[in-house]
Amino acid sequence: SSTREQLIKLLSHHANTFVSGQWLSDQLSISRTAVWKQIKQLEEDGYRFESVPNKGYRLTYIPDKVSKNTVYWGLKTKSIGKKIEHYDQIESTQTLAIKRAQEGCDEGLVIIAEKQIAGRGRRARHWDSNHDKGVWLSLVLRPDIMPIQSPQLTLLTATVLLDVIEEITQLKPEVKWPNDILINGKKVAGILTQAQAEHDQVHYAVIGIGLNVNQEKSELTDPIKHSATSLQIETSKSYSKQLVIQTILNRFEEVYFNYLKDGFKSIKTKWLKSAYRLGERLEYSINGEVKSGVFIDLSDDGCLIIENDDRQQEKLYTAKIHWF
Ligand code: BTX
Repeated sequence: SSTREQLIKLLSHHANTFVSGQWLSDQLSISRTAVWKQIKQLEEDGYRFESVPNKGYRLTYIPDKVSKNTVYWGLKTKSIGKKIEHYDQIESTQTLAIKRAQEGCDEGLVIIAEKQIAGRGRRARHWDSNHDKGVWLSLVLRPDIMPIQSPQLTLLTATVLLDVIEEITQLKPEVKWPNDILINGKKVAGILTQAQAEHDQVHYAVIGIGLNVNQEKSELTDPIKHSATSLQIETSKSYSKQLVIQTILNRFEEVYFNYLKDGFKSIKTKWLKSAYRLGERLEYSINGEVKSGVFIDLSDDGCLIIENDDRQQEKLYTAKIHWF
């Protein structure tokens, strides 16, 4: 692990006593000046120390503030989040990530913001994120897949969020096709995938994740007051956003690498296990005609498969579904 990690570890293991700069420099095999520089860096990231001449340092506070460095610390990934940009405030992490992707950034770049002034959902819908109570991030991928497969990335991300939410809260969320994560029927997270492709090649895919974490019920405002929820609302606990972000990135990389190696099959199985209203009757409209049928499966290109009243299967792309 990095010098920084080792330093934090040493300091947190000795939080009741002072440790000298000399002792730290011996333990870490770096100079005393280097120790001092690391401590300064930690202070900038919100760590606090008591320091007494001739005695040394004592760690008094570890921040929950999200910063590049606090997210790097604890990240187990090889490529996802290897480079992070973090902003207190930004228009939209998605817009910036797309810009970075077009400029040619490497796979794995993650843009994180505390607040988004112009967070967005699909089809120019608004995403409520002009406050620091949620995780708002976008990540850049350069997958070697066919353009027709890119909707799979949304479904893949959904399974990652299902796992992460379950791991953190012990609740069992559901996924509502194609891109909403629900807890008790209310939307806790949304996913926005935007890909750029040509012929048979995906140049980049940017995955935007919005997860409501620490909002209280009273903080949800119109128009999402009755349709949205947060981890805090569902469990009456607040969560370290830093930890939530690390858990998402660690899990994402694991699932994504598996997907590139072994394909979509296990994701599909997993997705179907938590699918909202699978096996139930839905109404949908295609070209203005209202039909109904049973939601029976998911296709490999990410469509809903419906068995209609004539016992025929229909694949729904962006048809409007009336979920009731
Ligand atoms: P969507 O188009 O499926 O959902 C948008 C709809 O969800 C809105 O019309 C509104 O009804 C509801 N909604 C808005 N804000 C929230 C919220 N905070 N919680 C629950 N429901 C809400 C979903 O689009 C995809 C959202 C992706 C958001 C991420 S955040 C990081 C990245 N940057 C960015 O600008 N977008 C993505």
